[in-house]
Amino acid sequence: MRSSSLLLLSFLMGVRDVQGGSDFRVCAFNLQHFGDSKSKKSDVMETLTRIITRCDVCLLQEVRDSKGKALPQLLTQLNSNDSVHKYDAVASERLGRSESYQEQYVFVYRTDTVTVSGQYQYPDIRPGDVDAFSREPFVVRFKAPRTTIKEFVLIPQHTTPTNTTKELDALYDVLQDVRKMWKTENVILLGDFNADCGYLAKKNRKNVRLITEKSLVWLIEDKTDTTVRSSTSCAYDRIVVHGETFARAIVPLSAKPFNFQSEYELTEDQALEVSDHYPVEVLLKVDKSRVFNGATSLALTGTNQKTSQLKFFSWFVLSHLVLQVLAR
Ligand SMILES: *[C@@H]1O[C@H](CO)[C@@H](O)[C@H](O)[C@H]1NC(C)=O
Ligand SMILES: CC(=O)N[C@H]1CO[C@H](CO)[C@@H](O)[C@@H]1O
Repeated sequence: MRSSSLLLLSFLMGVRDVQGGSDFRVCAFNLQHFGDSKSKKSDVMETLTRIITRCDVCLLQEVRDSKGKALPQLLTQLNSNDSVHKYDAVASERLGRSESYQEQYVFVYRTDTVTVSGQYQYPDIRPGDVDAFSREPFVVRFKAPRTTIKEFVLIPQHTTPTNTTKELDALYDVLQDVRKMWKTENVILLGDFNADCGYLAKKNRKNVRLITEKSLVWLIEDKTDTTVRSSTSCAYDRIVVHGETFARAIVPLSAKPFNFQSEYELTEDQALEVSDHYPVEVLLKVDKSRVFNGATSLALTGTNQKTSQLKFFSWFVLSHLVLQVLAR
């Protein structure tokens, strides 16, 4: 109990320690049909610029840029509007079951804090489960020297609403694939999972390994609203972290939707011009937040390594919940 309280304390200290510091922010944003038409609206592009330049890495979804002009225009605008950072992007092919409806996954990242160290288009040919996804994950590995985790993998997914349960479960197979291929445990799965309201029934959740497996922590809670419309409240967009090491490298309580409507004082209609989703985001610890790490290792000394890791993981989940309550 003593070391557990110490651990909880270390979380609280961790929270205080990083506030106001130079954060490392990972974001995921469903742009709701981003292409030619949105790129011609200067107020929309301006809001997008403000949102994306907050992030070190930003996953964009529903990029439907059939003419191939909107994305380069967005990048140019990001670069001309942020005097501190430079931005680049890595994009998937156009993905989708029908020729007439395709989307790209795009990762926009700051070139001064992040480099791409690997990319992998999941082939979706798993025996017995061929073509599980409508938009197969485009998996990217990033090096980020400022973060305590140093290198990590992002697995994006924009599920098909009617196939949410199936696709979320299949994401677990993608995770296993990536772990083997790159010999890493440090993975975040993120995006518009449609993981709420009518699309993910409570009774089906026990069949989704992405939910039931203990090695995964869902950082955006079920009660969260990631939708812009005031008439809806659904936690569609999610961030799920895999593994104890990566869970420790996350700033506690930092995962949340970014309500750009209230932040930038937009009307609901103005916000809906940009997207019907809020972006979701999480902060990774940067190297200077040593207080947290020090206290953690102190709490773990003297116990058997394996059990203490297990304990730590339960305590990570528990203190995450406690902190959620405290933060209300
Ligand atoms: C749902 O998944 C099944 C099997 O993977 C697929 O045949 C079907 O087309 C999917 N539905 C949609 C709307 O993509
Ligand atoms: C396109 C865009 O976001 N332009 C903005 C760039 O930043 C200046 C202020 O620094 C704004 O006034 C522009 O609207």
